[in-house]
Amino acid sequence: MARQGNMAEESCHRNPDKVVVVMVPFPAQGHLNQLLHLSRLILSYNIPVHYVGTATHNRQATMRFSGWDPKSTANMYFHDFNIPPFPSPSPEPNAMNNFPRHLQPAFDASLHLREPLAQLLQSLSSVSERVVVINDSLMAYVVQDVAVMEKAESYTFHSVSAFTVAWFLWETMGIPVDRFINIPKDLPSLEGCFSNEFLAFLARQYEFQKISSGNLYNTNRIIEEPYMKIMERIKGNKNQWAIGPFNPVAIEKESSRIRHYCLQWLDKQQKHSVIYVCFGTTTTLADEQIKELAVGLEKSKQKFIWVLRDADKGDVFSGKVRKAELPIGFEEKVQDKGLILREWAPQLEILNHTSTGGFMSHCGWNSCMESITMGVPVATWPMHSDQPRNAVLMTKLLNVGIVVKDWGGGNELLVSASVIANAVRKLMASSEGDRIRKRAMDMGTAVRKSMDNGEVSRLELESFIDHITR
Ligand SMILES: *[C@@H]1O[C@H](CO)[C@@H](O)[C@H](O)[C@H]1NC(C)=O
Ligand SMILES: CC(=O)N[C@H]1CO[C@H](CO)[C@@H](O)[C@@H]1O
Repeated sequence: MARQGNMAEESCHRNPDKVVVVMVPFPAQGHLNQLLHLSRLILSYNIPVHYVGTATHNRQATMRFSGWDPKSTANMYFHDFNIPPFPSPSPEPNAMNNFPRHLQPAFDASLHLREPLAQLLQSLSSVSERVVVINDSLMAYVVQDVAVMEKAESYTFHSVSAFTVAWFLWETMGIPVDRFINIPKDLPSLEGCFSNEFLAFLARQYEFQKISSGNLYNTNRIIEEPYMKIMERIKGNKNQWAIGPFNPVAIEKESSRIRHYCLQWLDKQQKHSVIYVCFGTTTTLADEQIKELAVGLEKSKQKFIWVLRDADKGDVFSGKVRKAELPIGFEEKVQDKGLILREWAPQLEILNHTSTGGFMSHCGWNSCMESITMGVPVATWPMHSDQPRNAVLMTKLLNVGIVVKDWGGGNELLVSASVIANAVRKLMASSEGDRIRKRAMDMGTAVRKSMDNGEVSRLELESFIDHITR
């Protein structure tokens, strides 16, 4: 940490810039990843970025990253803060609901980042004119000291869709939604989305939520204009920026990394013929469910890439991981049809490959944005948290997805092989699937274009940059 601290000072001596940005991500993959991507966008304006976290989470974020190399980028500084050790239990495949409760110790431990962060902000304040903190909405407690630092101001980053945030606020603030917009009648309830411990963790953040100077969303007006409008009305100010997608929309030069073998496999497949199946980093399926999924994919007779992994542990570098069992003989039987990956997969590149024609997803917001950007329609199977609502956005509102499983809220969790096979066929091999894919592709084109100079998302990013460098 001492070394990292010096780096911060050195950077400031080298860069007597007016403004530095400090990213405070929440320690779970989908959050770490988004703020790292946002760092790239901000660095492109020659503004130094300081990314803070525990050593293990910073390592996780950079190791799994693709698209650019944050470690060798000028002006990008990682701060590995020491916090007391925390337990890192394995996920429970047979838990009553799918919320990743085993991550709670890591979430709780992140509260210890408050002090080292406050020290960093002090030292940056002494050499910059303005310290801009971008804090994950779940890190309000950690960044509370911003309030007493004259040169610091903070912006809240929402790691979920504007639709989900707006909806959550409608519910908690009792604003009648339909005054603003038509929303589907049968919205899924929040029941079963979170664990009680996590709700308590959320509640601890509330009292520090008044300090923020504005809100940043990894979304895009092309897809979420109505919900951004609602956020502006609710918050009563203009400082609401939709500056996504954070993930790169194009890679400028080939990375030096070896191309993953699954991409070489995709090269040999037909256009739009492969469904990519992945439930993110916080889902652990029960053995029985894995079996149904395997049989369902086989029955669908479609090509697939299936990322079969357990949820991350709080510390992804600790200890053994369960190797989920597939039905005996399954891998041999489907070897011409599909690939099963048990390691980290290059998701953005898979989605960007022309052979990929669909994505069976838990609908984490990161995955939704990546899929939208790359023009790939989804088959939705939400597991917890904001995912059920993102699934509604994708299927009912944006019309770029079909349902595998609706949100039940309870624990009637088993989805049968035939339901899965039908959903896969509907998305990959039906005229309705083709229509949805066409819409997804058109939306992808528009969203990628929105990051070009003079286009809507780029302008909004510039407005944020102008604001913080004012
Ligand atoms: C996606 O593929 C296109 C065409 O191959 C390429 O130009 C672009 O850079 C890729 N984008 C990403 C994010 O990989
Ligand atoms: C100090 C600060 O700005 N904290 C913000 C972090 O995120 C929450 C979002 O829930 C904001 O409300 C806080 O104001």
